[in-house]
Amino acid sequence: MKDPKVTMSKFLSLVLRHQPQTIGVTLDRHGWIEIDTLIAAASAHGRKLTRELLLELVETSDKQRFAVSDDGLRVRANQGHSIHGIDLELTPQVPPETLFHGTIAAVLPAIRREGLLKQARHHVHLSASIETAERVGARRGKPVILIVAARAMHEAGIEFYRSANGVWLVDAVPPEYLRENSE
Ligand code: HQG
Repeated sequence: MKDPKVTMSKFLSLVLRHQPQTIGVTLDRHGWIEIDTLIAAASAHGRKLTRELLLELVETSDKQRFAVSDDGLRVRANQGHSIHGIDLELTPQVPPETLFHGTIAAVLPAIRREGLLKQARHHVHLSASIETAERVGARRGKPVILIVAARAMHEAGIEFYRSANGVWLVDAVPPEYLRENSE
């Protein structure tokens, strides 16, 4: 049986990152929505979401996917959006020497050619640890790890951001900054 909390967390990811319109709501330009508005709209669409459950999901999300505003009134996703025009107001940060990206062998030819591209999301997502990158890649198949020369990119003027849940974000990674783990 599916865990109802996992189902609700996926529903929140859908609404807060990709398709708020599925329950007839909009996010503000920084990605926030009033918790009361979200709960009412979810319930009008047959989703039994309470404030208590929402706060529990924010608190226990394995990847800290969501954040509640300081005044406790609003919620948003920390990263992973595909909706255009959302500005999370992240400030550029100096990345570590290397970061990692987990993917699968099937897309390597394209990545070798054009580098890492953000696809549907707002950024390319990079991990600080190989273990996390392996988990990200394993969502699609046997993971392949790419090593990103993050500090060198930074020194070349490419800006890096870090989401509230510790994911490193960058616009793109040109192929010359990528190394395959097996090399
Ligand atoms: C690949 C999950 C062809 C890229 C995870 C990846 C992560 C290319 C896919 C977060 C390419 C994009 C992000 C190119 C990149 N040609 N394929 N030039 N450049 N790709 O899901 O990094 O559960 O948008 O390797 O745990 O897999 O949502 O990115 O396979 O943290 O919170 O295109 O999503 O977190 O896929 O995952 P995604 P991702 P959540």
